[in-house]
Amino acid sequence: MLSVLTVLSVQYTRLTRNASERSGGASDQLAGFYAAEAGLERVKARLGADTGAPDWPGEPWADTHAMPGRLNGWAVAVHVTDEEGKINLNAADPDMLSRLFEQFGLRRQERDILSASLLDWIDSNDLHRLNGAESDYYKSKGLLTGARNAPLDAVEEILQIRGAPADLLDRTARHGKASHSFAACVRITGDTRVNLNTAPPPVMLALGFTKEEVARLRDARAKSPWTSVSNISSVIGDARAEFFKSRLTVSSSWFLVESTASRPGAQSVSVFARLLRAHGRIYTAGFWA
Ligand SMILES: [Ca+2]
Ligand SMILES: [Ca+2]
Repeated sequence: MLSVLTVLSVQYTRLTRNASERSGGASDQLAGFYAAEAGLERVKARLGADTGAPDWPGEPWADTHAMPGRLNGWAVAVHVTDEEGKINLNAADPDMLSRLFEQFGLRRQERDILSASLLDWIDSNDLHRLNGAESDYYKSKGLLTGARNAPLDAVEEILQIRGAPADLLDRTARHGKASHSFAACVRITGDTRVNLNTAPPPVMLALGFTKEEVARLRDARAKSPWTSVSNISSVIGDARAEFFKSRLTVSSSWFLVESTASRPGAQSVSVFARLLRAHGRIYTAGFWA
């Protein structure tokens, strides 16, 4: 709890300093900050009112077009993403990671290095995997910090790991007309399971579905959301459904929210929060501006 409070206080301090450095003045930026925060509260209320499974893009909490707001002259826009529609970097297995990285342009050898190095980064020991990297590798490169030996604290942390291309988070994978960034396909919270109602195609392919299965599953969910994981047997057959059952869910507990306040003539202010819904309540597990 103490560490969370410390982070919050550091972030507030940074916001205040940035605000006073800009021409608009601190009080003006603070008003924008409060407006953005009000947008965040609105999302929390919607998520709190949702009764749970299934969680899918047609629900009120996901309909950000229905949530624009205005506060003291600031226009507020919010964007909510279901974290559980993404691959958990802290819980994915090597095959999942390799299939994910492949879609963002990493060649075989590059995928092997990054997958093994990510697993080495997370595991508590200093034993190298084949193609992996532990603290001695990073020290040999002149870096002051070694492998974390604990779960990632932020998605961006992957850029510090051996084999990660500097532009990885911004790289995109195309599926039909839509393109998805790497950053939009990964998370650090929750367990291994992915919400089948919100997962984009690169995530579904990383889980191990074939392209044809992805197309069929998406066609089906476009008509109505999946209300139970076992129902996918009607689309991909019993054996495949059984294989994927433990990797999937139809509801979510973790959500990422971006709320931006803007006003003509003023610098816009964005706040971000990672929310956890548990036992009918909404908790703010992370907050930054
Ligand atoms: Ca729901
Ligand atoms: Ca390690």
